[in-house]
Amino acid sequence: MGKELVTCGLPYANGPCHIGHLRTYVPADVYVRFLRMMGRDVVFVCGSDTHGTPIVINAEERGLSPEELVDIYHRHFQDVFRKLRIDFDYYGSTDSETNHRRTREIVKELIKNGYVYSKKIKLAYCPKCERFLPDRYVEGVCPYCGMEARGDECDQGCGRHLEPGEILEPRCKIDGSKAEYREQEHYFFRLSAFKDFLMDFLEHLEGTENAINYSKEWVRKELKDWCISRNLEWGVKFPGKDDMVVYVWVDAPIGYISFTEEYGKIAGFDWKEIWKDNARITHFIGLDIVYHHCIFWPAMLKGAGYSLPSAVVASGMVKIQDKTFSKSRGYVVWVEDDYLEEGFHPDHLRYYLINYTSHQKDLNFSWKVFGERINRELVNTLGNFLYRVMHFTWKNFGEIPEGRVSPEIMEKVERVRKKAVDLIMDYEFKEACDTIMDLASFGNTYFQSKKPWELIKRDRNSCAKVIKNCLQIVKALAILMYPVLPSSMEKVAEWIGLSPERINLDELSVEVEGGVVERPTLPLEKIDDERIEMAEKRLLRRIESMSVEEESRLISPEDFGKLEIKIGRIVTAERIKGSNKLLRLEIDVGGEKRQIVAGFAGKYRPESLVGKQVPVLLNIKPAKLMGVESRGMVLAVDVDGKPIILSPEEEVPEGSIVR
Ligand code: B3M
Ligand code: ZN
Repeated sequence: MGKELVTCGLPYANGPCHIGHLRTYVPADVYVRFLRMMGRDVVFVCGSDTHGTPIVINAEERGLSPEELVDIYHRHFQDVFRKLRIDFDYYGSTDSETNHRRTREIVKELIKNGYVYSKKIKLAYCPKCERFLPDRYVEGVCPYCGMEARGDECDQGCGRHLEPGEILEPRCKIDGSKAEYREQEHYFFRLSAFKDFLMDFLEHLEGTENAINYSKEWVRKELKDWCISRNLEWGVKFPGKDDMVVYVWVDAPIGYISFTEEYGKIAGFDWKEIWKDNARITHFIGLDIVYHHCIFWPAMLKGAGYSLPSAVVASGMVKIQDKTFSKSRGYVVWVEDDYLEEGFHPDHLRYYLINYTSHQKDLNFSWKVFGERINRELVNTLGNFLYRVMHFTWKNFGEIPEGRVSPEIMEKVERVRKKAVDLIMDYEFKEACDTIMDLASFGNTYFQSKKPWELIKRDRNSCAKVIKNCLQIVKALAILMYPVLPSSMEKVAEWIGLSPERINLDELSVEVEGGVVERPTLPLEKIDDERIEMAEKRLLRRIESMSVEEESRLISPEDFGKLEIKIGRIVTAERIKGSNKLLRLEIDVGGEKRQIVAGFAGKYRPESLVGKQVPVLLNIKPAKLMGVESRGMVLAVDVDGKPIILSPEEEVPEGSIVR
């Protein structure tokens, strides 16, 4: 087998590393270490995602250039990964010269192959700033659910991805002024042309079920062409268009190719071996970017004639103390400040991330559970066994005894190896780790039942046999747990005379060799309860201080009293020309008729609404939608972006007050 590639989703160089990131990187690193222990030739790359509007806006707000901002976090991530022993062969940047070149080349190839077309679309334009407003530069109202939204996604409402030009009532994020829609020519990737290809591709794609099943569902439903050009300075220039860059989700995954190329130059191989010759390519990602990796990315690769991913492995999301991860609400654990700086051991976090739950499920991080799991499982079971055997050996023999290991022990280790490897190949990292931990429990029971501390007094030879068997289990654990606990297990391996090159699976069938040993140190140390409590308190304080901020968003009864909501009866309902969502309604709100525009057309036929009683917010500022004045707002339920009308339980006089 030739070279193969493993990649991890690229973190945006836009803020510090948190535990959520590690959910993908630690298992990927464990997987790569296993593959290497099996003798496979793996290239492991990742890098900073440096483009996109959030980075430009964040830099602007902090008075930095995008380069400066990206540089800070690029170094930060590299540093954190190094400390956690997430050992990428290469950690690149999507702003590298190679990536600019490769991206433009791929886009040109897509253009040449007829997969890119241009279309005039209406885009938000700020007359004050005199420029078009891409993605996060514009804020407004979601056309699907009516909630406040950003230009590229309805982040507070229905969560939909919004294409340029979709957002209603656009405002400029920088100066708050009302934006207007202006026509401009943009470029689209013809994703819709890849339906058959993708159906077939997904049939053969390996990886976790979550990724593959969601993707099949999406491809079956509909594939929308993607607008792949943006009006920005920061990014990879769109070929032939100096005033535009490509959408960040084009040049970000192309980073995988560029990093392979850049690393190949250093390590002496040709990137084409991987990206043109169908080498095995495995992407580790978070569940939230499955669409990009299983649909958009393979279509792009296919369209430009590159090798396709063999497997996509998606991790579930991370929760903090049972709550949805949220930086703004304080539900976050920063890897540097909250973990490493506080002196916690990198291997402990690695173990927790692997062993908390199966890779596809959501992982909950709680300091208490963290402390318990480390102390009860890792230290008491694994650490205890290793230390007992090592210490006993040193104290009573001063060396690893000569003689053979019993065949039953060799067979036991062989069974564990086989099972663990099968599980790792199925991306069942937790189960694999549990299987190995069972070997530690077995070791403890074996040691306990053989009572070597008694045996040594009466029969030194038999005791040496028992200890030799135990040391074989120590060796097996050092090797098999090495991918999860690299720095701790390297030390154990060294203690039994195993150099780093010999930490591989073939060594499992080699009997531990004799030799002098030193006094061992504790391979895994307990975490004090107080330190866990302190860490938890710090987190709770943060959550609290954030919720004080949140409270400022609460409204008083007086605020609520300002809302004038009354029941009205719909007397007229008709479609608005040129819109398939909006209806023009006339509503009798008791002595007054109001014209209101509502986004009901996707769900209701206009005729069916006439005669219905509905709650209406009367004192909202008038607005114009598709040129029709709207004075008021009909309150309705939003279910996945579809409106459901509310009506009073029984008929009430028009104009009745809702409170
Ligand atoms: N930078 C981060 C994310 O959305 C994004 C990943 C890019 S992978 C090519 O999770
Ligand atoms: Zn929405």
